[in-house]
Amino acid sequence: MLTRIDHIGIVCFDLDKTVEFYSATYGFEVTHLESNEEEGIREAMLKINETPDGYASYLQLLGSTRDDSVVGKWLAKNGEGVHHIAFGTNDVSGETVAIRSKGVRALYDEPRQGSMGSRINFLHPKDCHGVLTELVTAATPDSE
Ligand code: V0V
Ligand code: CO
Repeated sequence: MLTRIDHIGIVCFDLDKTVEFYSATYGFEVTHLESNEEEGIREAMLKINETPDGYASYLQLLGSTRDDSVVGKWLAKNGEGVHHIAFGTNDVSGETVAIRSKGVRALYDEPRQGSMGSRINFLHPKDCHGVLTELVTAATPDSE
């Protein structure tokens, strides 16, 4: 079961300036900073609200650490803006199998390491009406 919006992924040219915008304009605070070399990203997680399933919803601000990363290529082609949405589940593997059986392509055979110790997979945007969709199992309730 998918039980929350885990995060909205927003790609930006300058991570620090974008964090400053979300903080100064809306008052959202960074609750986690991380680099993920496998994905070629540097990211900031800003917690928006806690969710009834015991976890939380975040904005995920994403900067690129190299031009040939997914985010780097997307920035070059599209500029900055909303990149993906992520749904939370307590069973990313099971959800991936179930959604795949409905004819939606998952990008990875096995879940990969995501933000804050989570396990993640992605669904192809062409099978999701133009929305790159991520599935997330968080490490522990509300982990940071
Ligand atoms: C590409 N397309 C998108 C899209 N990216 N449509 C909607 N949203 C997006 N984000 C469309 C694009 O417009 C093309 O459509 C088509 O898909 C092929 O695009 P492409 O530019 O040739 O790109 P590809 O095929 O090289 O890569 C697209 C995929 C790639 C989805 C395969 O982005 C990917 O592997 N994503 C998963 C990893 C990822 O997103 N990492 C960054 C976040 P037309 O022009 O053909 O019609 S990492 C993260 O969120 C973490 C770690 C976390 O949350 O913990
Ligand atoms: Co994400």
